[in-house]
Amino acid sequence: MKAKVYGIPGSHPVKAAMLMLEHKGIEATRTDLPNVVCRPVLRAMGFPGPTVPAVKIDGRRVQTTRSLARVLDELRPDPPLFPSDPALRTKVEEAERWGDEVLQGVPRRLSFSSPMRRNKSDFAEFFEGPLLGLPPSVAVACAGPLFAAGARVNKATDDAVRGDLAALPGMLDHVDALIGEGVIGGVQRNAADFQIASSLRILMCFDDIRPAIEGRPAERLAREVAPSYPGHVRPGLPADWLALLRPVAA
Ligand SMILES: N[C@@H](CCC(=O)N[C@@H](CS)C(=O)NCC(=O)O)C(=O)O
Repeated sequence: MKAKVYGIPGSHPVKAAMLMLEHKGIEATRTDLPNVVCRPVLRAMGFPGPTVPAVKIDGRRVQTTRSLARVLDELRPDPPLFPSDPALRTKVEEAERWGDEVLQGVPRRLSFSSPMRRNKSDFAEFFEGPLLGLPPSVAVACAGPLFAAGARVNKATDDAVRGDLAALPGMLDHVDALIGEGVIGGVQRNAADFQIASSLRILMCFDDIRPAIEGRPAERLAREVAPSYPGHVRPGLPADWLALLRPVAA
């Protein structure tokens, strides 16, 4: 069985999809499209939704990381992405849902935030190869309107990103607690491991954010589940935004 994965450069849900396919031992090829432009292209290719990962596998078109995890378990049950114990499965599914609905948006909004758009050239490092035939540095240099459109469609306003920064320490505490409870970070990797670790791992590519994760169980999880992540974004957040990441000690 082989899979064709459509993505956008640097996308952490696409990273999660690639890691889940690797976990299943399914060979996958990846083709990246520009953000926003991917939407009509995916529609034209017969995918029902606008987002990546968009995966062609076994004659099916699958979108969203959560659907993909379930389709993969159906197509190739071993090794599983969900535990067979029903109580543990419920906890893994809840962690996976939180990872998708809450944590996943944080690096996405940060990437399109106004301070990070000033570091636009750094994003060339996230490319896995040419994009529509253009070398990464050229593609990024032309991508100003796509970054602006990405900010709009992802609602990456300054207020939203400041809210994310203020919430991030609590989210990292939640990840550490899930690891402590054995819901994620176990020997047998599950769908929530891939969902959560891919978001943490891209956050660690941002010089401004990495110190908040370093030294935590969350860092170990991210490095173990997603050992490599191309790309590195230099500091760019204003000091008063960064202060939100460091709650004042009681
Ligand atoms: N939560 C979904 C959606 C993922 C998602 O929103 N992906 C972003 C890239 S990180 C996307 O497709 N954006 C479309 C665009 O930028 O136009 C999943 O886990 O698959």
